[in-house]
Amino acid sequence: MNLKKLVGEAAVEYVKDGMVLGLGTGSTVRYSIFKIGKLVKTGLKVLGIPTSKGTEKLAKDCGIPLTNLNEHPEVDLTIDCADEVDPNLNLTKCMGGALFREKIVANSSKEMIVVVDESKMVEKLGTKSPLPVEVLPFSWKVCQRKLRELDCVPTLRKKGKRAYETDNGNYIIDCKFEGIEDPKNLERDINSILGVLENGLFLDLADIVLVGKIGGIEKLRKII
Ligand code: A5P
Repeated sequence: MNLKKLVGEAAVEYVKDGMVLGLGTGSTVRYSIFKIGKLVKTGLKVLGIPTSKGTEKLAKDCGIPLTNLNEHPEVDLTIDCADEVDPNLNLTKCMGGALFREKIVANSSKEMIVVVDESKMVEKLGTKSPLPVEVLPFSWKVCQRKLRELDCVPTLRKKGKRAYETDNGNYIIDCKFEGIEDPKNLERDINSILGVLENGLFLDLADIVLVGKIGGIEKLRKII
């Protein structure tokens, strides 16, 4: 059973005519995008805001009309995936490298639905996946040194022999923690380092998480 397809498609039930949609990046949300594209062909009227160049191309290929945050600063619904989800529905994201755009779009959304398979559920963030941090290439080593002081192992992400570049032309430093005890404080500490653009902690952003399991879909809601 393809769990990514199962939840990716299920999230599209929340899409309504006339919505401005944040379109996430990753192998799970691509199934949502395929399905939205099919509905657009049969008359659904939505506008998509892609969170990466890859998603922009996919959405265009699927025939989804696109806009951007400057034209539509208020997004109705964002569908995206995640690398880890904790019991409070906090997330780590961005092993795909699109974190800065994904985070701005999620922050601008009235509602965010996250689609994951059950392998992404964790008791504590930072236990399965490193935390990606987007930094300015100009001073990446300074950022790496400061990140090391936060009790992690920070490694520059590479593509072949060169540094991996984000859609914004920046670098990613992947920070391996032995579990993140206090995500809120860590987010503040990381973002106060000069040269850091953003980090992959998505806290208090997900409203609903759809978890694909062998037996079906589990729906988790944020407790307010
Ligand atoms: C993209 O930058 C990431 O945030 C992805 O959303 C995340 O890595 C999860 O993607 P998959 O659904 O491909 O596992």
